[in-house]
Amino acid sequence: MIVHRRRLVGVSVALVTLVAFAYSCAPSAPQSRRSAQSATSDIALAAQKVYVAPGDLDPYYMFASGGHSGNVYVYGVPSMRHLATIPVFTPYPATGYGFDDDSKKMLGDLTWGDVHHPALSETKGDYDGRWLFINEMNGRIARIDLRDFKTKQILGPVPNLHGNHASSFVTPNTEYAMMATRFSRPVPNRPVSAAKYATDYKGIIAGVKIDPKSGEMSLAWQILMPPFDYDLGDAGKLASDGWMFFSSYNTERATGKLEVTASQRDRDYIAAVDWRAAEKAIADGKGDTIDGVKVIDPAKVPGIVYLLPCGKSPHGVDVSPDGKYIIASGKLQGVTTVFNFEKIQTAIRNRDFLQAEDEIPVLKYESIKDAEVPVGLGPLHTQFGPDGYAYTSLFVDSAIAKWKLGTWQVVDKIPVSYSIGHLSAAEGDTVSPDGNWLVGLNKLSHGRHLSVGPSQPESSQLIDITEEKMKLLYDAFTEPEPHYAQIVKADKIKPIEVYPQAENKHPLAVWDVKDAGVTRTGKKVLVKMVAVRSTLTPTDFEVNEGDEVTIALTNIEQTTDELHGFGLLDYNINIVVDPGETKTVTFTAKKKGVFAYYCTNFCSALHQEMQGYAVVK
Ligand code: K7E
Ligand code: CUA
Repeated sequence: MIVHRRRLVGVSVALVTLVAFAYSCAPSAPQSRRSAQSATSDIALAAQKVYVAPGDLDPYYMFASGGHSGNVYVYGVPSMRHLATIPVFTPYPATGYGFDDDSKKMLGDLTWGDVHHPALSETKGDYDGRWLFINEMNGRIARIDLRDFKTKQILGPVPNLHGNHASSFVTPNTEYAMMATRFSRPVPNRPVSAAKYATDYKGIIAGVKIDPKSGEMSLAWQILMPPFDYDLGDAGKLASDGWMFFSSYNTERATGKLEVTASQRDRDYIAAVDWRAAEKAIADGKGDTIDGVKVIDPAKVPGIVYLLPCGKSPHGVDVSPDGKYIIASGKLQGVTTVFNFEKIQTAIRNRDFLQAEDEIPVLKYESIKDAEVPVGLGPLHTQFGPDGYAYTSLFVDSAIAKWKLGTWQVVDKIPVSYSIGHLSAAEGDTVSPDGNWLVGLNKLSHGRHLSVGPSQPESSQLIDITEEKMKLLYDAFTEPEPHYAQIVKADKIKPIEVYPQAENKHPLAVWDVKDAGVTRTGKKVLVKMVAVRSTLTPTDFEVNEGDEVTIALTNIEQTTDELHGFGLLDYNINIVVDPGETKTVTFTAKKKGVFAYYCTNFCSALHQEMQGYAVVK
């Protein structure tokens, strides 16, 4: 079948070429020649726009969620070339992540994570290029340092909160990253029958404090919420700075087949959280300690959370660059709702409440909405340009709608292939978006690439948004599962290329091959090893069966791109050291015999000679 189809395609391409050639040679067909020419020049123009010549650099980085791969993928935009994979919640042999002692300890018992929303650190609402935060479903959040593109901290799994999907959105000065429960459960966690879901299960919204100097994360507070599914979030900025918005579904508090049971009500909610008020309540000692965490119960501490009625089963919630509008809608609706922050504040002041959910006031939809924009079916997420334009992804329509803030007019629509989830615009979550590029992160790709069997890649489509009409320029492909991505100006990121020797404070580092060697303390053996072109020193060592062996490997190179690896065969040991880096790996010598170790990174003409033997007696 496939061969047949491919042959057909081949024939039709040949035909088109022939026909085009015939027309270009025939002076009697000016009309067709013009359209053939303009089609060719359109393609040439598109190619030119995305073409980054060999050796040239992209003007933007894109940091994309790798979903349940547990990784973050780094792309250049507009070339859409994959530049790096940053392992976060999953071992990654290519960089030795999850094999050395420190990263293994950071991962703990979980060697899998489902990442969703990368969040670049911000200063005054603009990306500052320091850190990238990323959430994952097992109640964790990680910090990647953009100085070396490495995962430096994993916080969690945090208590009380479960299924951390609505995360890791940062506030405009990176005061906080956020976390929230998708799967409500008893707080504190204990075995309670699902039949008691509506009354005994709870949701949690959590503030993760970020140290402004080091980026170190710590769990600051939690808010006890009704048992809804908290889904996405976005931080207020400028006009709405100090607030955080979370979408939620299953406000029916149902269990069972949620596609039915959680679709009964016409409206679900956006939870609006005054995080400065939460911070103050904790400082005033108003939280209860549950499982070691300070938890605020809004029933006892009013003025912290309000609920905004929204179209049923909303997904994304997005704040406009000026902070004045909050955009969210039901994911089966044909419109998206624009809430007005000023109206929300007025309604709160006037206590213009409809009802309450567990004593959390519910505002009136009509009092706080500015518009319902007819974007099309299945609105999920909205991104922004520099000129008041908004771009909303439409899952059901498989399209992107462009519309104007203030006039609420839909001005353009472009089909995407297929079933778009998130979308990402250049500097799109900042107070000053760039425009230029928009990437549609689609859930399906069928038929748009060479077949690779049933497990197909997902398509990421690059769209030019410099002109009034959006233009699809390029298809790129990613591994499952693309959720969110952020695109940042390349010149904001200033990575190092070697770890300077002066900065290496590792207690087991050795910088001279003379200091390399083996020391024994009882049954513990320490091998201080030096890696430099093209020898791993010592070139052999002996231990006894049952010894606990620690290899401390220092790469003493100070030259860009001179990485060395250490692979010990049959022992499942594989670490990689960047120039100037020291790593340790500890294992028990369980198997007797001779085992080779060697450099895994091709580093020099004599890379193949970079090898040695561990003798286990
Ligand atoms: Cu895939 Cu943000 Cu997890 Cu939307 S999420 S599509
Ligand atoms: Cu060192 Cu190859």
